[in-house]
Amino acid sequence: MGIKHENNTVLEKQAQKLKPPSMYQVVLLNDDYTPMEFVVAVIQEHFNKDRETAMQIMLKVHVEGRGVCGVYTKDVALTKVELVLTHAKHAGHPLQCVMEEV
Ligand code: TYC
Repeated sequence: MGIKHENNTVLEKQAQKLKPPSMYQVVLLNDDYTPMEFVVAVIQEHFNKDRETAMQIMLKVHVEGRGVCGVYTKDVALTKVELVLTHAKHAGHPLQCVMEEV
C-alpha cells in the first residue's frame, strides 16, 4: 500500500509477526466430594474473584458440571491448573481443573 518510508519492508514484516497469543480458559469440574467452601476459597485465591463471584462460579460448576474461572495465556493457564491441583491434593480433595484453548 502507500507507505513511502525506506524502512517500509522491515516494518511490514514486524507487523505480520505480531499475532495475539492463543488464549486458554481454566475450567473447574464438579465432583461429589470436594466441599463447596473449599471450591469458593480456591476460586477466590487462585482466580482473583470476590466472594460473591466465586460463589456463583462454584454453584454453576455444581449444577452444570463445569465452569470457567478465567481466561489466560498458555503459560499462565498451565500454572493456574498446576497450583489448583496441588492445593486440592494437599487438602485431600478430588477437585479437578483443566485448561482448554478458547
Ligand atoms: N459438588 C460438590 C458438593 O456437593 C461441590 C463442588 C462444586 C465440587 C464445584 C467441585 O468444582 C466443584 N460438595
